[in-house]
Amino acid sequence: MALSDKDRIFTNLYGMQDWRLAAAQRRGNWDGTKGILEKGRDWIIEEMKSSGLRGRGGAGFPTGMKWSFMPKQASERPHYLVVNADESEPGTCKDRDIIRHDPQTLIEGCLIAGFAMGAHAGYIYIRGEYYNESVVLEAAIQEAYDAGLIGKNACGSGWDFDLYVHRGAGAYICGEETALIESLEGKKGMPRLKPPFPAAVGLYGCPTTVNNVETIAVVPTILRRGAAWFAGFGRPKNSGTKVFCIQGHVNKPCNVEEEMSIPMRELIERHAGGVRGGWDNLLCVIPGGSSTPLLPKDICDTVLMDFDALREHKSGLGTAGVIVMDKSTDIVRAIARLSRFYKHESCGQCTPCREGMGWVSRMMDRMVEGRADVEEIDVLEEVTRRIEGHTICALADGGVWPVQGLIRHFRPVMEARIADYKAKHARPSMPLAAE
Ligand code: L3W
Repeated sequence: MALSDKDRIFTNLYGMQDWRLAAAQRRGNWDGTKGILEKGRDWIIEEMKSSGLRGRGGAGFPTGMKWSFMPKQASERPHYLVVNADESEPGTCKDRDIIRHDPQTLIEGCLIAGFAMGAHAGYIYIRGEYYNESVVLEAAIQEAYDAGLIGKNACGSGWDFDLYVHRGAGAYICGEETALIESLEGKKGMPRLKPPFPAAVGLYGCPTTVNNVETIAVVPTILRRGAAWFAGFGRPKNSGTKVFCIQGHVNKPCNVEEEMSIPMRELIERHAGGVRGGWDNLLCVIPGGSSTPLLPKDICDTVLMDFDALREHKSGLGTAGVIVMDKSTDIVRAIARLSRFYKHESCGQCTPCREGMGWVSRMMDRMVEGRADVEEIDVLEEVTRRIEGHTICALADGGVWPVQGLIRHFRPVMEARIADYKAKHARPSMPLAAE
């Protein structure tokens, strides 16, 4: 069953209505926020845990648990909330629509989350390319300040909370939470080793929680409508509603908020007008942004769109950037293009990523031509295994998983291409001199 309009958290995802504060309040934003804060930190965190909300930025880490890692005791070190609005994962464009069309959902969420983790300041790190969105966000924040919703004695709650917008400068790696923190501090965006996790040592060495835009923006509605309401959607451990970004070879690309665990086929057919040329013309789908391995049609026929169902098929929900590819796709070339992206975006700090992604990218370029030996497919696979799990952050993992997915599901296509190249470039046999 599809999510009904009354259960949608993002009531202005398509920008059909005004994004400004007065209109947002008419849609229900900032309703009873003071009352929510009065219930206290522990109640908010427990409610978030009961809701089952898992991070919407890629990793799917339980949000309530993450907030509970922030120190409880007051100390001299300030606490910080950081919102990851870097949204650089290819295939992902949901946070952009939340920010430009429904910014008060995020701002209200920041106040509540900041309060729950003892933070008087929040930083929203927005990708530099989202210039227009940052203008809307700044204006929406100013409106919230002017209305007394944030700032000193936010919402009359007695809690002071300031919110700052920081624009990135076009580096994918700055979507990784510790690289983002480094960048916020004015340094080059290079990931830090974890542990210590940001909750212990984050921004300026202080306890920090980094959450994705969508994760924070759904918080007020969850607390208004109740954890049980949110947990009622999807499956256990995969609950709630989710904004999916559906693109590629579909008839009507779109962002849509749907129930978690909706079957992939239903999601694509109901909301994106189906696959170009019909479902049978489907080749494969990258389900959760470019870092998640592709799934061939036979799996797409039945798979559910949630963390655990996609994990069972060695892929993931990631950012829910659903990239649909029909049979016209040159799948080896498509994945080679992704390899080039990750090679380009490597920060260069870890040798397996800096050198390995270049190696993978060059091998993939040869696979596109078929200029390789069949045994090199195994070498390529082996190289990806040497990279995976051997770096400070997950960029390299996300860079090699698409290649592993290609080999897992499309090895015959790679082999055929190599055979084809060999047939075309076979040396003509030399006539013997005596003949
Ligand atoms: C305290 C512990 N905190 C974990 C926290 C940690 C982080 C969160 C998840 O990668 C994924 C990656 C990409 N004490 C903790 C703890 N935490 N254990 O929980 O941590 P982790 O390490 O599982 O993931 P991560 O490093 O945050 C994120 C995938 O997302 N991805 C990437 C998307 C890219 C974007 C973008 O557009 N910029 O979103 C897509 O699939 O591959 O697996 O906060 O601190 N014991």
